[in-house]
Amino acid sequence: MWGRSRWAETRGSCCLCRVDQFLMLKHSRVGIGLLGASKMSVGKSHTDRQWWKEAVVYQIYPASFNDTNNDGRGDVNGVTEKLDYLKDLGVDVVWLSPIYDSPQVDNGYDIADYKKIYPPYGTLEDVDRLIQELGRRGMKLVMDLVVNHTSDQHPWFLESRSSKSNPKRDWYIWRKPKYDVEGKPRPPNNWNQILGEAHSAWIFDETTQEYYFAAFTPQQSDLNWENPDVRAAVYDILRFWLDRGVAGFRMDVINLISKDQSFPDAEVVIPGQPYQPATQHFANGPRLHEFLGEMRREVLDKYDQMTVGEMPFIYDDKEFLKIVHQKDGFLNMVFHFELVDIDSERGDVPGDARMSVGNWDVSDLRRIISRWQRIMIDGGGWNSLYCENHDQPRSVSHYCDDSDEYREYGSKLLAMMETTLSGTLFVYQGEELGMRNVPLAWGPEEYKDIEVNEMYPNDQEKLQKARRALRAKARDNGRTPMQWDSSPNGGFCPEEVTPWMRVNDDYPVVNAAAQTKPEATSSVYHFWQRLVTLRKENAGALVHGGFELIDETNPDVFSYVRVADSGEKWVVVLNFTGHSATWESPKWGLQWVAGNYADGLDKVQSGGTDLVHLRPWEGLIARQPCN
Ligand code: TEU
Ligand code: CA
Repeated sequence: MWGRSRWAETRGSCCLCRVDQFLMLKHSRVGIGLLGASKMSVGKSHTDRQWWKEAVVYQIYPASFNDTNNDGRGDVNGVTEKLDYLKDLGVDVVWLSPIYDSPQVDNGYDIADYKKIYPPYGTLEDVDRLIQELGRRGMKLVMDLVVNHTSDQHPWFLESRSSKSNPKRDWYIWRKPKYDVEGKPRPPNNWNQILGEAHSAWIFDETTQEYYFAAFTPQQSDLNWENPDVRAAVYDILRFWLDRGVAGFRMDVINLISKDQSFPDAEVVIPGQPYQPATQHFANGPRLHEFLGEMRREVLDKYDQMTVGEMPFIYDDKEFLKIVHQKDGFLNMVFHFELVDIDSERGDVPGDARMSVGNWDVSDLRRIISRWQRIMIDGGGWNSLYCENHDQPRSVSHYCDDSDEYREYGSKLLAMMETTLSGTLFVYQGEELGMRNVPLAWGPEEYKDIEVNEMYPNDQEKLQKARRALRAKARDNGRTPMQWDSSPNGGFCPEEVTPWMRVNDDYPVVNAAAQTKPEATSSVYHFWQRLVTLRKENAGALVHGGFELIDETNPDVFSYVRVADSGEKWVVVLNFTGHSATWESPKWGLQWVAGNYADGLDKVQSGGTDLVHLRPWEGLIARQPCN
């Protein structure tokens, strides 16, 4: 659709030349060359330019953000306290990972009361104040909605498990046991747990002598969405928060809510193991569209809000498009897993797949990203853009090189990519500082995630051996406390308090105070800030525009062009390797406006040739001047 013929058609129609001069003015000291005070508006007015498309969403993992009452855990007031920091970065929407009352088996993704705040995090009044303070700054709040399952401590489940005749029995998924030759109860099928691949997803309940289904951990019992009362209860939760002023939801594993009701055995893919991955039987299940359609009609359509659904275990483009299609879809956006799983391989031991560190190169990155850009642009959907969240390793460690030599370059390279793609941008706390994975030297005792403990149960020796894999892939990598300054505990909590999870040892160097100082003009934070401004001021191309690859076979460099309706083009050139690389520039008379090396723009401008030499992890952004 946005092929070369289309560009030819629109070439010359751009008439905003005065901006070029502005953008050419480099930041003389640091040579980052990315200024952003111009008031430029480009592109035709889109009828479908909803607020959440241009919004920058910032994900907060509450336990690790900012502790204001000195208990070693972050809290709601800690978020409120940092709103100016977020506003300065260019954040429009805060997405809070779960803050509801919870036994915290899975850090809040196991909810015991959807209408109460986990007391150590604060109160509903604190949330009201947060919403108010966000509003004063023109910002919004998005909550995490976890309704595929509840905590096993939720009153609904306590009732459900109390007897077979309890009115809430059918709110969860109960099945009779199978019996082995000795007459012992066995799970109804061979499905395994997602966060404990060696175990059955069916948990035997002594009281009623039946099994309940829990896809993730035994303490996260799956709700039975087949029951209309369950659905009504969920819609009631949605209304409760929307009426309080929340602007939408990130919906946890929302594509798992409809299960194949015949609960068939899964195919054996991990030989010799009793329990097998079975997500194909409940990811995008038979009634998913019906349930989401009902949710949309009953609740979502009645509010101006945004939704993003987390959708793991699905690989079919059409399935994604049906969910997010702008006209007939159910949610505004989805999170797919293809990019974050770029290095995942299937192992033949439970746990191996999740912790595998396979090889990948720039062609994989190019294939995945361009595929998703195309799917949504051509198919009438809308992308979500993310490289990090609380389930993933830090992006600079994952996709670049987090050594002291290259950490800042890599973090900025990723920022250049994320801020110039089509979709809504999601930044994860600390990503804007270039925070990295936990040190390799840390022992297994520093990892707090139930997934790690489930993976190698009671096997310290195995866990020690797995240290390298954990350091690469464990979810804990993204969960260390925010590094606010160089004081002990990184300013997350006072020195005398023990944080719930150890602060990364690099906090004296990698921290917000050091990076937000006005004189730290070339910090990762300030680079992100300038790029976010650039993205917003040039939303016609950088948010809403078309996408096309350039130099598709380059073995090192990922490069593409974004095109606004006006014909204005932005070119992004990213060396995703640790060695030098070359890139042949199209003869478009490009004006270079941003780069992650201090002298990058000088070099490329004085190059005098169309062959651009890039250093390790070097990235450049250019704009095509108007004809
Ligand atoms: O994650 C869903 C999910 O599929 C993850 O288990 C993912 O596969 C894994 O982390 C590797 O990427 C969501 C939440 O984001 C996660 O924190 C929860 O543990 C999970 O749901 C259960 O609620
Ligand atoms: Ca606290």
